[in-house]
Amino acid sequence: MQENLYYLLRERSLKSPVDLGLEIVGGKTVSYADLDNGSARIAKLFQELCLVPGDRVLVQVDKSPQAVMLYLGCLRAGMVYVPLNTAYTATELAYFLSDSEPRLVVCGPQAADKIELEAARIGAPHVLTMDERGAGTLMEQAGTLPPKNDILSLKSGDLGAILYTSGTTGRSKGAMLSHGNLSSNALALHRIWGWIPGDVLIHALPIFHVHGLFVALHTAMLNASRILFLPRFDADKIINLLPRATVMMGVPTFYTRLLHNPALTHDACRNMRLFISGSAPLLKETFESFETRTGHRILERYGMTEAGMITSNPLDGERLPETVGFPLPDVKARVADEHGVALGTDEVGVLEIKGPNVFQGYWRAPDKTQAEFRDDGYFITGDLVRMDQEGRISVVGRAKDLIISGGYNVYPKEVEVCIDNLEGVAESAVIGIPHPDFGEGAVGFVVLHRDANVSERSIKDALADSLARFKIPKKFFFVDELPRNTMGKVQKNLLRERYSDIFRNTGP
Ligand code: MLC
Ligand code: AMP
Repeated sequence: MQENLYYLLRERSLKSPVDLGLEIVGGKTVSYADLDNGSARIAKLFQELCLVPGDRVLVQVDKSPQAVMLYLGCLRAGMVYVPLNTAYTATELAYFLSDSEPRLVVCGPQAADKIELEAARIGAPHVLTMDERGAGTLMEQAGTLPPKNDILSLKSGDLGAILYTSGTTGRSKGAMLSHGNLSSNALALHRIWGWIPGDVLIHALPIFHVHGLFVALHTAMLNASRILFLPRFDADKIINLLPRATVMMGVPTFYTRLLHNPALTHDACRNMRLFISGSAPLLKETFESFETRTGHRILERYGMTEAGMITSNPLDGERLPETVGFPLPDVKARVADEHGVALGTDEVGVLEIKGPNVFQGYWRAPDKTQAEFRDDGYFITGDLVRMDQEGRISVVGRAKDLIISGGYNVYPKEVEVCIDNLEGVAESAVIGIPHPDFGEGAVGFVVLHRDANVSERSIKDALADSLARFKIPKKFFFVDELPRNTMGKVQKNLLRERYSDIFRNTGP
């Protein structure tokens, strides 16, 4: 049986004769047929470059329809797509290159020289470019080739993508997602969110993470929907598009920023059917203000890189703030203590899940994979939740030390290691503090050596060489010592309490 996700997408939309697809705002439409054709030319290019199924294609490019073609080309030809946040620095990229060992790297033209050197170092034979308009050597070369129209026959367990997710110990781990993981999740979401013919999606998310790449694109493509494709979030542009759209997906920051715009009104949302939020907790206050202003109750869902979407508030039933709804129909969920023993109704524990959406393990890290699965196959999410009598889940915290800022994950350990390596620094702690725009903002506490010549500015500048800017703490405090418990562990909860309102007056 043909279980390549591309086959499913092609049946639903890519072979559609209708002139729908990605509408670039203010520009032309790249139809589903164009996407199909572009992906087939890219598949031909892979063949010319002697890539074989299972080879990794590492991609760090801006959002464009051609970037979507590249993703689709990987699916259809059986390559493993490895997307990276465009904010990652050369230092971060060097790690992903050596860990994923791609045969082809596609990057922005400005980064190509540096990346070629790194690629040569690890023996990656090909580096091609793609700019923010989708132009560059990849499309130049693919454009001269005839389309390779076949779709590689795959099994559901074959890998479609590796998405990196940082580990609590600092180093990122590659979550291996199979075609079956991706298609089962897409089909479930398409069904439970009640997609209907004529739905039009506003797509303003980045396409290097689960939310924008899989959840938004796959569900809209399964529906052969028009996708209003914005290069990035822009509140004015989104509000202008609302009267033509029916569905929007975003991280909570999208909704707080929209609420700051007086043009967001009931009338502007008259055509909308569904606003969906996820990737970070949506505050009750945002949920309620949005309903008052627009008449829409945002549908909050919950997921993660390793499993795609896990729970969702109901489309038709009650959508409650501060809950993430029910497990998807094909997902089994339980709340357990640290030993994996199931807890009762309303008790707080770690969410453990099992289902066709759960990933195949961490790339070349069997120990890490084993550590996150129970013997009976349940995956330990690391999120602290409570489940009520009806089975409705609320995320109440995280067992993992993680900050989620504007929907991006920041692992304190990774940032602390970089700060600790700076001259003059004795030690540091990084925590997340409530932030009105980003939900949480990272804050650094630094203990300096005596006579160190270090300032907030010098730390931020030094970190910018090694860390993506969104990971760099927004504020630093220099302290004499870090609060510790009797075991010597830094008491981050005390810091969180003491500094809880430092971002209170920070606007979007
Ligand atoms: C940008 N900056 C951020 C940031 N985004 N800092 C912290 N957190 C963020 N998320 C930095 C910039 O580098 C810049 O720093 C400064 O903040 C101002 O940038 P901006 O122009 O205001 O930011 P903007 O470009 O508007 O981006 C904000 C955003 C964006 C919220 C629109 O971050 C975004 O699109 N987030 C979505 C993330 C996402 O898709 N997550 C899904 C993960 S999947 P400086 O120093 O340069 O001034 C997942 C699973 C699931 O989690 O369940 O979905
Ligand atoms: P990522 O590793 O980037 O996929 O991030 C996944 C994490 O985001 C989850 O483990 C949760 O901690 C968090 N998350 C996603 N959606 C929600 C939500 N609706 N509410 C609270 N946390 C969420």
